[in-house]
Amino acid sequence: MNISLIGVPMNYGCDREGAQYGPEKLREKKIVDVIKKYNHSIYDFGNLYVPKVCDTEKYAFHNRMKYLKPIVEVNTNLAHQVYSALAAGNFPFVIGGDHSLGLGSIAGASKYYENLAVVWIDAHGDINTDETSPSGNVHGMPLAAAMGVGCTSLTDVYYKGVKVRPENVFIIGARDLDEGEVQLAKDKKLNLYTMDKVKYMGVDGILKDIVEKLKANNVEAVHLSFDMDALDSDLVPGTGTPVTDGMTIDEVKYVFKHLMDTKLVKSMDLVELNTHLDKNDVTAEVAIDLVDWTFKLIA
Ligand code: 6HN
Ligand code: MN
Ligand code: MN
Ligand code: MN
Repeated sequence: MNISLIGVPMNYGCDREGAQYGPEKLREKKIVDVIKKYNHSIYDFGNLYVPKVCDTEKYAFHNRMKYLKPIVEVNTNLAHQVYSALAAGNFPFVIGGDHSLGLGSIAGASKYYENLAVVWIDAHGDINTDETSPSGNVHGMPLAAAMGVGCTSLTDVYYKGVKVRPENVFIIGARDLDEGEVQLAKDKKLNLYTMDKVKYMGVDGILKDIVEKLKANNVEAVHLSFDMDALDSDLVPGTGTPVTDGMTIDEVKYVFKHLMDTKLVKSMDLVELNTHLDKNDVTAEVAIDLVDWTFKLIA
């Protein structure tokens, strides 16, 4: 497989120091060599340019969304990078950076694929809007925006309109949802596999369900978006919004394995590694281990 590695050194979406150094840390941990081990050709496109904006300016672009303008700019560029990678027959692997980059990666993938599904593995839903968000942090909004819900400045990134249909959205591992998110999940009948549901049905059970629905919906491609905080907070100190009672590494690997087996996964994000909060690089090492596993699975 030809892999396009795209770094997004951005922390505007989480408004927290440390998330912007994820790409640098993963390269220091030899992410390129790890992927190469499995005979992939990897093209490292380096990091996207992230404009400098002072924190005194965070609300200068919108009164309820922090750093809106640079977030939209970076995501527009990211979307085109992802689209171009797919058009060239490559697998875009996007490393963050905070999860607001999901806006750009989904926009790019959905421009290329007619009927895209998104699997979002996260302790959170990231389906807030500027009106429901308790924080004003855009990393809690990308998945709503991708479904066309929320402010047009976010829903219209790269191109106008809906990027992914709600029936093609699968959220796994959620255990910290805000009120508005719970409501939206109900209204849109999202495929929401909360941590409770994962425990109840088992990873095997939810995977069967998801694979069945991907088939029934005639899905053409899956964009996999993995937030490090899906893992239990004990395992990942180096992430900005850790939550207890999360997934184990083996559970995540199992999910990856069965998703890759469908051959539908055509692009992926790995986000929310925070190097300032990390302890002795344990979170970075977990991330690298998951990258190793992922590219062993991708033929
Ligand atoms: N993430 N729901 C909270 C908010 O501020 O909207 C947390 C979002 C976390 C986002 O982890 O990518
Ligand atoms: Mn997230
Ligand atoms: Mn999260
Ligand atoms: Mn608005």
